[in-house]
Amino acid sequence: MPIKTVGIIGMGYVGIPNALLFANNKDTRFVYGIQRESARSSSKIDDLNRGKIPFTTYEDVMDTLLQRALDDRKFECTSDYSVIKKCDAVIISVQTPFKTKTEPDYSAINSAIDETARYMTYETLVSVESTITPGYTENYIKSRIANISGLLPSTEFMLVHAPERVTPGSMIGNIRNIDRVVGGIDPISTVIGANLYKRIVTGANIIETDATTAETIKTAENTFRDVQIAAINQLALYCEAIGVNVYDVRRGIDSLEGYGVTRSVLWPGAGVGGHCLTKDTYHLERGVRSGITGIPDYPSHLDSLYCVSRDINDYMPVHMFNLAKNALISIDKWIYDCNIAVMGLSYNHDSDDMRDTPTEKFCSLFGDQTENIRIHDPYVNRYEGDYFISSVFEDVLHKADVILLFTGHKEYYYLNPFNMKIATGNEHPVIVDGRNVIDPDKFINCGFVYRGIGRGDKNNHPLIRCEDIR
Ligand code: SAJ
Repeated sequence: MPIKTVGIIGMGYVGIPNALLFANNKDTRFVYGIQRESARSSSKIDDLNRGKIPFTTYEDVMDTLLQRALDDRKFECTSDYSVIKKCDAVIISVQTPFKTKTEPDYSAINSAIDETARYMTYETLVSVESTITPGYTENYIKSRIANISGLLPSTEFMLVHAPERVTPGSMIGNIRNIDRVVGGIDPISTVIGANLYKRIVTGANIIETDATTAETIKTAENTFRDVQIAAINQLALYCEAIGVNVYDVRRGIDSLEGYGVTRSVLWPGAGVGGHCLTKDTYHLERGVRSGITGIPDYPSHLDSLYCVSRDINDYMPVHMFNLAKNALISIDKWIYDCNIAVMGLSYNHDSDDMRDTPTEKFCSLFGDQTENIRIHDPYVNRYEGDYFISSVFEDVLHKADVILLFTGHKEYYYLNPFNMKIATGNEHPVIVDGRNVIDPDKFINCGFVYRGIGRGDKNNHPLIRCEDIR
């Protein structure tokens, strides 16, 4: 049956760009954006129906696509799940966070599955875009839908896993131009799902496979990135101990190019945040550790490389703390008595996305001592957390004993050491560079105590007294 009306559950970073692209596709008659009522997200419904994207988007095209969909009467956002009765396809794009390293919170996705099954009709295609444990579609979602809807899988409803690959800041471009994996519970589901996604994946390929392979691809692609980052973070810690510059070492390793030889060395930093890399490893692990699929033949005395990588990356905010603490001790200061200035709240450069940010992991090390911490971020406009935040340097640097660079915002590449020192009112402020954004010598020569991740070549520099500064 041709897919004319599409329902998309979850009006977030993934669901909204999806809905706008389908609504602006000529083969789609109508799109329902379905959003559950809640204190945090009900405003999205009114925003979207009034033509407002409910989050900061760096893509003007999003506003254009929404306005055109509304003008053409091809989109409506609602909290009424019964509109699913009118849908030929239902796409589920809700969050699947982890409560602990081993325990996911599938309440949102399970609720979306149940509501879909409750209202869906004969020959509906269901597509799950949320990141889930390998084996979940085949071993849970398929039977759950069959039991609630009374429809037979593969003959009376189709089911695919089509994992999202959306990066905040380039959502529409990502959906259109990154290859899309579509994995069905059977070949017919896969083909129908692939044909649906060809409407919006206009600049890339559809990779057709089965549901469990699709789940494994998604969780593994982010797990591998996390391992790559952990590898360079561990090397940075080693370089500090050895007394060399990790960026020199990285450049040397990267020179081993050509003849099919690659190392693809990433970048060390103050930690790994975001909603993808911080949890997808645990989805993959759960798939093989919880019995949902088979148990791997793996060295019983070894922890998973993937989980160890997660632990290394989660250690980096602690390392930032240790660098600051030891630098302060070198000038007879105790970190818990000091004023802390943190540069960067969002988890990624030039973005306002704060999900799972390493900065908050760092701040939590001070316990409930929040009054001595001030955060600067030029991109974050709405923050409901416990810490003082401002986009004005002087507000944050005033009387600061230590400054920590957590996010590589482009504004931080041009910091003036002299002005910063004046703003702190301190003779020898400490500065800890977590993203390699400043020139150590400029700050050292201005009387700063410098520390940098991976900068074993600079981290034990002599203190330049003010009288020595020409
Ligand atoms: N990070 C490093 N070193 C690096 C790269 C990143 O410390 O070399 C840190 C970042 O500072 C950030 C975190 O890791 O805190 C995640 O950064 P990210 O560049 O991986 O950005 P994400 O989390 O938005 O990842 C997304 C993922 N996309 C999807 O899941 C759809 C990921 O698969 C992409 O590879 C990544 O974007 C990308 O390459 O932009």
